[in-house]
Parts: sequence; structure tokens; C-alpha cells
Amino acid sequence: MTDNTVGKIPLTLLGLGAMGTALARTWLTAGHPLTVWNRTAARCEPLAAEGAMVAADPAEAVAASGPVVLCLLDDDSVDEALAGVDPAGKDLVNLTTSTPGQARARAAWARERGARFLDGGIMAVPPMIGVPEAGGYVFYSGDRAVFDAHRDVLSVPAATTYVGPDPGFAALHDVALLSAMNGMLAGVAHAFALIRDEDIPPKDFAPLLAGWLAAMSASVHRTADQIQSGDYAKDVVSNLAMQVAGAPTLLRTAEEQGVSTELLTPYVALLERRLADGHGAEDTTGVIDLLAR
Ligand code: FVH
Repeated sequence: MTDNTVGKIPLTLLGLGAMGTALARTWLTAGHPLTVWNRTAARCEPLAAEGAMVAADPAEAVAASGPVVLCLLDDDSVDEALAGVDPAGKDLVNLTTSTPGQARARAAWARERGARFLDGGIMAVPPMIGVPEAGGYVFYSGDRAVFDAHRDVLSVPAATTYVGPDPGFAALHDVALLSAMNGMLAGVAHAFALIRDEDIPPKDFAPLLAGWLAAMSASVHRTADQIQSGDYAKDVVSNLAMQVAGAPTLLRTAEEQGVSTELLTPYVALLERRLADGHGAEDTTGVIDLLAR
């Protein structure tokens, strides 16, 4: 049998939750010597059996090798794990979901202590890790030299997309996409609520809904073009006046079906405000202006 660890850089991982464990397995499988630490030590045991070295505490884990990847619950848990740890000379890669502000503060924290910092936002769920065809990837931002130095090892669990030197940008991209997903899931919940009590099998309805959402998602490119040009009427397909005229049908259908309109009404209210401001011939892009605080 050949030794697949030859030439593979060693790394450290703090955090063996569902995501950390999935990441760890891909690095071990690819032959990277891996040091792990987890607050609840029992979670290290299966990985130790698969070849990971287990550190007694975060300081020992950080000292063991580099780069040091963190995949913990949230920013507070990163604070707790790194309290009292000296990261000088290390490359820290934080895959813990953070806000852009938290990522920038973490970068400053690392810089003040002589460490280099890269932030990451994981656009995948654990079963997608190590499965390239699943389409998962990780946004990275921060120190470009750290990204370039460790790109190969970071590419083992999932594809990588570097989005700029601002350490807050990976988190911003991550949260922007998750926010859009929440809007989509809200729409999906409303759609299923409308049909649920009828003789329409949800399994028959699902492909229709998925196909429609996929077709409509192409509109994000027109929205981007309108934002960048400042012309919200450019290439408009279904203008704001038409959308507002159609809204009562959506709301009345919900009432007829015994479904709450609470997911729809905040968005309809923004459309109506924009129409009242005289933008009926434009696309719905102007809602973005109303959201700016
Ligand atoms: N799982 C997912 O679907 C999502 C997909 C997108 C990215 N997220 C983010 O990944 C981070 C880790 O998520 P996770 O799924 O691994 O989360 P858990 O399974 O809940 O594991 C949490 C780990 O964090 C440790 N931990 C919690 N609090 C502390 C603390 N105060 N000090 C040190 N470690 C802490 C926890 O340790 P333990 O409970 O086993 O002792 C786990 O290792 C996350 O940012 C997601 O948003 C995942």
C-alpha cells in the first residue's frame, strides 16, 4: 500500500461538531497529518481512531502545526477557545460563521498578536463536504498570501472562492446568500401552505415549484445590471405597477385558502411605498433603496 501522507502539509483543526468532523475526515482521507481539539474530548475519539492526533487543549493544538483551522459554533466560542492562546507566527483560518464585523475584529486580533488571518464562509452542509459534485464551496477573504499558501489544503473539503482582502467579505457574501435563501424558503412555505389542504399532492407540486424558482432566479442578473447602471427601468419585464396591481390577488388567494398573509405583507408594503413614490414603470429593484438605513 502507498503512503498518501508523503508531502502533505500538516494542519490543526479546532472544533469537531458536525461540520468540523466532516472537514477533518476529508483531510485525513487525503493524507494530511491532522491535529484536532474539541471542547468535549469524546468527540475526538472517532477521529483519533482514523489517524488524527488529539491535542489536550487549544494552545497545544495551535502550537502543533499550521495552518490552524477553526470551525466552532459562533464567534463567542472562538473567543473562548482562543483565550490565552498565543497565535504568533501562525496562519489562522476561521470557518466559523461570523458577521462581517466579527471577522474584521478577529483579523485585527490576529494581526496584533503576530498571526496572519483568513476568514471563511462555508456554503455547504456537512454531507456536501468532500463531495465535489455536490457543488459546495467556501468563500474566503482576508490575507491573500494566506489563501495562496494554503489553497491546496483548503480545497480538499470543498471548492474555494476568494472574494477579496477585506476580512469581512467572506462573511458578507455568506450572509447575503443565506438571507436570500431565507426569503426563498419563506416563499416556499407560503406556496405549500396554499396548496396543502387541496387535492394537490405536495410531491407533484414540488417539481413545478422548483422549476419556477430556478427560472425566476435568472432575474438576479437583471437586478445587478439595474443597480450598476442606476437605471431601474432597464430591460424591465414586469413593472412595479403591474406587481402591485397583482398583489391583492395573492393576498386574497391566501385568505380564501385560510393561509396567513404575514410572510407576504411586508414585501407588498415595500412595493406599494415605492409605487406611491412614482416608480411604477420601474422594476422592483427600487425596494433595495427603501431597505437602506
Ligand atoms: N452544519 C451546517 O449545516 C452548517 C453549514 C454552514 C456552515 N455552518 C457553520 O459551521 C460552524 C460549525 O457548525 P457545526 O455544524 O459543526 O456545529 P455543531 O455541530 O453545533 O458544533 C459546534 C462546535 O462548536 C463547539 N463549541 C460550541 N461552543 C463552544 C465554546 N464555548 N468553546 C469551544 N467550543 C465550542 C462545539 O464543541 P462541543 O459542544 O462538542 O464541546 C462543537 O465542536 C458554525 O459556525 C456553523 O454556523 C455549519
